[in-house]
Amino acid sequence: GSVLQKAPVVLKHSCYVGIDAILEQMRRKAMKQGFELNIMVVGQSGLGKSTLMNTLFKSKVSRKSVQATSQEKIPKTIHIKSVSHDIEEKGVRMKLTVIDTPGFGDQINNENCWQPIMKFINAQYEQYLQEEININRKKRIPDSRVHCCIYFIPPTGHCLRPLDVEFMRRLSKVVNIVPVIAKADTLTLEERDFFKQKIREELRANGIDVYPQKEFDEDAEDRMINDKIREMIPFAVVGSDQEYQVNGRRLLGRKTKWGTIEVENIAHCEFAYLRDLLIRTHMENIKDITSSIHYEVYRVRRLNENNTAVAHANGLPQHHMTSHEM
Ligand SMILES: Nc1nc2c(ncn2[C@@H]2O[C@H](COP(=O)(O)OP(=O)(O)OP(=O)(O)O)[C@@H](O)[C@H]2O)c(=O)[nH]1
Ligand SMILES: [Mg+2]
Repeated sequence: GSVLQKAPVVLKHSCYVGIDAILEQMRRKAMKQGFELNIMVVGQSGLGKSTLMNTLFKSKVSRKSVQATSQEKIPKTIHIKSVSHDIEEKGVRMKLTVIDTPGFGDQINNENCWQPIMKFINAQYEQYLQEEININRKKRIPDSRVHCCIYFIPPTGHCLRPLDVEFMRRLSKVVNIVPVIAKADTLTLEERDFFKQKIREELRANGIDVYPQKEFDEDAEDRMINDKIREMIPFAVVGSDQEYQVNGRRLLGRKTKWGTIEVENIAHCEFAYLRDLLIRTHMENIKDITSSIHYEVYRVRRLNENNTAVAHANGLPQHHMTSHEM
């Protein structure tokens, strides 16, 4: 009983209860669990998706955990393939997974080229759903859901192609999309600015809502920060997995006859902005939107479907859409 008697006395001495200690508790829990982020790269063949994946892993955030550079040329991607690396910085662990996909656009008819991508994304939602509705639920459900999809736009300098519009329109309904201009080293500064603006206009005109979506800004501060990002999208990126010696420092870059493009240098291209958005500033938000919006849409649809199926089995009318057809 003595403990109970003493407690109020402590409170009387100072009004400090120590609620702020919860931050330390949360920090410790988060440190223990670590963080996970799954990023997918999508776009036409040859735009540098596999290269950018390697760039992400070799760039500053993760340099520690990566093994020696392979000097081999990156082959054309044939299958959807995930690569994960554990990254650690100042005691914080993170598992970064990049899902590389084969480029499309090689076929004469590219009408349904978004299907395998959509199927993969939905399959990850389905896997998560099955774990969630399992009676013996795991304490932590492994999360293979695609948190963010980097869409590669070819650096034509003109406008979006119908294929890009169609692809992004469909994808943006099921996943966070961050569009990038691929191989931005092929555009002059004026071309780049013009193209970026043009793409923003076309996204708006076609009702394609890319990340960070305006409707999910939570307050004025969010709005201010995200408006800045929305003004910069699409990021004009350059990728490389080769390191070069520039002014005595080893840098990821592309060496040409007229100089070396440093991919992590913001004076050269916008790769660093993309990386910071994904990993440094918006990771939690990207994951939140995945689970509270995109996954939720999938979950509700699937559970409704099940109910309809049960109703049908009982002789009641049903509607005919299944998630895999969407
Ligand atoms: N100029 C330039 N070339 C690049 C860039 N990124 C990649 N490349 C080159 O483009 C070619 C294709 O790169 P990949 O990374 O294999 O392209 P991909 O999108 O994975 O192609 P698929 O696997 O067929 O879909 C390679 O020769 C790369 O070195 C870039 O930012 N600028
Ligand atoms: Mg590839």
